[in-house]
Amino acid sequence: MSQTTIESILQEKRLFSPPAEFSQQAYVRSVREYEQLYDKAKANPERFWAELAEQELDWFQKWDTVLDWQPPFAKWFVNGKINISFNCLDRHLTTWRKNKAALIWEGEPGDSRTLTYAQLHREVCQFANTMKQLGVQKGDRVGIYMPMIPEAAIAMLACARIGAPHSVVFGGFSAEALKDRLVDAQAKLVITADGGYRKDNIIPLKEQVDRALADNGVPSVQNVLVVQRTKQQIHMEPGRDHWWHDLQQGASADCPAEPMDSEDLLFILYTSGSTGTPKGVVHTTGGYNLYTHMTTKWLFDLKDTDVYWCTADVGWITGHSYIVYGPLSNGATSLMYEGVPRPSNPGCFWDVIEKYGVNIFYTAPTAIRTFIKMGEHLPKARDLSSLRLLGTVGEPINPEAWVWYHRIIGNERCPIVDTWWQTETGGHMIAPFPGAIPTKPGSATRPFPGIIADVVDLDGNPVSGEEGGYLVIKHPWPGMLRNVYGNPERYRSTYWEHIAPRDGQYFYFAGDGARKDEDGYFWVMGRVDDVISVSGHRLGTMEVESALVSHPSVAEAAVVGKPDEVMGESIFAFVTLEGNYSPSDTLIDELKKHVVKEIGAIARPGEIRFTDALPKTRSGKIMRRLLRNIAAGQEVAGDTSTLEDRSVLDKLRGGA
Ligand code: 7RM
Repeated sequence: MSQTTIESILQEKRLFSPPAEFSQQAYVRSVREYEQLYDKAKANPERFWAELAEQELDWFQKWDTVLDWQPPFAKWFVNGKINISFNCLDRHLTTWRKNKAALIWEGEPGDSRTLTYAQLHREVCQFANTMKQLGVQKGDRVGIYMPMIPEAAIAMLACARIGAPHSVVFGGFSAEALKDRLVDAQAKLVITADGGYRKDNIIPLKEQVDRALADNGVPSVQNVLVVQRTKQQIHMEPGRDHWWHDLQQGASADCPAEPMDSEDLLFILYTSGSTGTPKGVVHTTGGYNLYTHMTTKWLFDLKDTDVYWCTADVGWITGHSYIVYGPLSNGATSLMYEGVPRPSNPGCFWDVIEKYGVNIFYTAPTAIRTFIKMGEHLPKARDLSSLRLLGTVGEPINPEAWVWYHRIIGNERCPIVDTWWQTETGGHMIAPFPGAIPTKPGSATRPFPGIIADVVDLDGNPVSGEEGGYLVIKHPWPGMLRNVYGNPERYRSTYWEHIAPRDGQYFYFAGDGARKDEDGYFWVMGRVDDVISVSGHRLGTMEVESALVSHPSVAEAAVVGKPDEVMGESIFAFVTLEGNYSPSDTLIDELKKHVVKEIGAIARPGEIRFTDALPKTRSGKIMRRLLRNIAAGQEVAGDTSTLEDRSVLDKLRGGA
């Protein structure tokens, strides 16, 4: 975040109380009611979660222990048997919801489709049988690389139904990135589409899958299932590739949900960290089901009559938890939209809200900032009066964007639910109960019941005051990640050792800096590690550096985030070249393309600057802090005494 954003957040003092009409009908109606819930959960977290698990979910067999905590490894609802696909589908069929819309889908070229709970159930069962016919068994991992079409949700639910963990890879990732993830997960099957519509282009998904699998690149993959979406010409490898519609047609719709152990792997989702390779974040079944169910219900105050829309892509955790599992477990109507706002259709979000009468809308600050730029005449030309709650996620929201969202989109009538959470946390951790907690623009406010959050120093001591500290969680929660796939050591060192455990107290380290104000409100300030956020998408600086260095011309690369008004941060790369290459605009273009090929379009550097040398400490560590200053066009701040060669700095600045 830029300095000015941080300053404007620090100075933000406004308080917005929940509208009385909203509070009156909400699940939790006042600060007092929230505090009662919070205190109850804190006094006996296991009883709190067990009561909810019993009330809110269907179990094939009850657990015998609520929490088995052998730090840093947690098991929730031990020996319980459950299936999240059953909770999202089957159990609604015996109620009036059977013919309620489960998924409303709006396609990018203007096509649309609605699936009732009964119809979605049928499709999921058929597809589950299709996968079984291809030899997919309980425990086998399945890669999903899809556009935002109903089949993506169907595939996820079908995997969950037969106990085959899914690993969804965002369709914007390149063949290389896809390959790495499929290899790590040892996927047996890949589900994809011929192509996907994205910002007036078609992305060649199947072609990327072919590239990822070429030369036996992912030996574990036996079959590829292809949805026909764009109808472009693609290669179908005989014996390996099958059309979704061919197999779906003949498949039986009878497929009982497999009773899964609470702690059976539900999915792996890769996310970036400080080091080079993405981590496979592991989520299991029972606790994740409960946690996404409760946070969806209470924080979005979700009612049976609501049309609920989360604009995320299913390739991210927000799509998993808040398009598919949380809403459907609650029997909600979840809207899925294939498009993204773009200059050729700048009002598309407002059209969708008007068309379907959306009541709850959940999006990201980067999208809100884009809309601000596009102008308020666009939302003002649409009827947005159906909206009753607005959510935000992905990065700190600057108060200006918050106030615009509140005023222009919410007409000052809708509570704003700023949700702080992560891929690793499974669901919302800090966010206002919309009928209870007065909001402050830029603050995610107070933790969910059962979440013991704090801001501490490196010794684990709570810190107060404006300088803040590290955001930590001090007690396990049902939605937490259970492991890093295939790498328990990395799980331990990444999340549980930054702040050393003491006297049996473990600290989950979120990687975010934060401060807590006098009202106990949390203000998340952004990452404290080498993770940058481009339009709310997490990228490791090391990942981008490795991609650059894999190009023959690059000797060394250092990547930092540069503050950007719309994207939050953009990628700024400093590059030193191998002796026989010289700087040129052509080379800059080539390097940008190379990064896109290695990782995907989200990682395309905004700027590349060639330099003779990078600023390093005497022990050879690149001083990114200085590069961040230079990228931002600021004075180089703070201590530079550890710099090995001070002239490097002058040269770099000279180029600024
Ligand atoms: C859900 C998601 C996680 C990182 C997290 C933060 C940042 C997310 C907020 C936020 C301030 C928020 N998962 N972040 N939400 N910062 N306020 N409401 O985004 O794994 O992709 O990213 O995103 O830095 O650590 S994620």
